[in-house]
Amino acid sequence: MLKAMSYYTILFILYASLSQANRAELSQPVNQNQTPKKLELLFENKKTKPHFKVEVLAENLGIPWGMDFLNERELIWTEKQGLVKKLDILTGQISLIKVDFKNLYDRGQGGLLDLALHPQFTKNKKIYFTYSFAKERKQTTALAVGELKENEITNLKIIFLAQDFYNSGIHFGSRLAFDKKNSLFMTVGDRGQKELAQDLSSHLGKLLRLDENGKAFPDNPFIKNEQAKPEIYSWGHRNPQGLFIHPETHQIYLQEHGPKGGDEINLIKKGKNYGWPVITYGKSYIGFKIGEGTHKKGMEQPIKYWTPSIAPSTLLIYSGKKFKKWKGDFFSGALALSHLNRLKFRNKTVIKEERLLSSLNFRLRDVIEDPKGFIWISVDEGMILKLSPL
Ligand SMILES: [Ca+2]
Repeated sequence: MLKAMSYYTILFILYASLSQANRAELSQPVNQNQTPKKLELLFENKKTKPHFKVEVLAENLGIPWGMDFLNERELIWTEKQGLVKKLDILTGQISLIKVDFKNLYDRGQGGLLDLALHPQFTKNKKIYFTYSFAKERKQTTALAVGELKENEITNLKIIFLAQDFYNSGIHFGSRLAFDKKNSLFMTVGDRGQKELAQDLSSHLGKLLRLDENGKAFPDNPFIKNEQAKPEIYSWGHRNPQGLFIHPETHQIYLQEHGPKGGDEINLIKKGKNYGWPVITYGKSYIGFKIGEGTHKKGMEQPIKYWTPSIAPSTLLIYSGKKFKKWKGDFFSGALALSHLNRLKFRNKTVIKEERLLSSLNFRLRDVIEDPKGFIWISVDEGMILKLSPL
């Protein structure tokens, strides 16, 4: 083990010094096309024999928050400060995409958050974005849509604003995912107003389901309840930053940050209450008990929880062909206990948990799979990494 660690440490130091040199070279603001130097790291995962490698495909970025593939060749992503960029993976060229997010609030956990391509993106070029929106010293989570034309987002408009606004830099959510019916799921955190996660008249602490124009989806569970917001699909969430719809089963998985302990993965059922802050496996940051315990009638249990917290930022269920042993496994990016978390489930029970890439000590922000089955990871340290089997 010690031998593996030192080999690993050397690789990392080598990488870090290369990276430092590169940073100096590319210190000008990213407002022009640039080609990052391709760095490569061999990864020592098993004790002696590495079975995958990690390459750095982009660096000197801001915080790359959400990623997607425009096609087999181009990766697009958001950066928290309000930038959108794309990478041509054949040439390594990064292009800045011109866009202006009105009233963007880039502070604390706020900023430009996730993006999602419309299911008919190849025809209509529509891309959806979530971001923290500020008005009169209060903020909320906004959903905007625009069209990608060359290197510009045109016709950008806000189509949904979560209610209500609060002055708080925390718990904006937000992840986006489309299902097969063209409905758009969007997570919104509780903004630190935890009791509102149990209040159906607020969008905070909820999973929302919208149509492509940002309106409540017609068969949403509370559409006929006048006391409830019609956009709500499930409730009782704290700060959900992972959302994944399984491509074969179409089941919806939502992952949320707990307080101190109690991060959760939930299998979402329409209209159900996931308990926050009445039930939780976590405690307050200063150690006090929150709510009534871990179980309550009428409230759903997570399929997985982490205590202590790993601070999971994103969720992927792997379905590709490149890593055959990982098919069906859950991958979460961990911010606090910086690693790539891998879970193997059998009958909704975790039978194996593995913590990969922890020696890199990066805060993992987004994890996606490309059309060929390679895994792409963005990290708060301003890089995009690609995992390939060896
Ligand atoms: Ca819960």
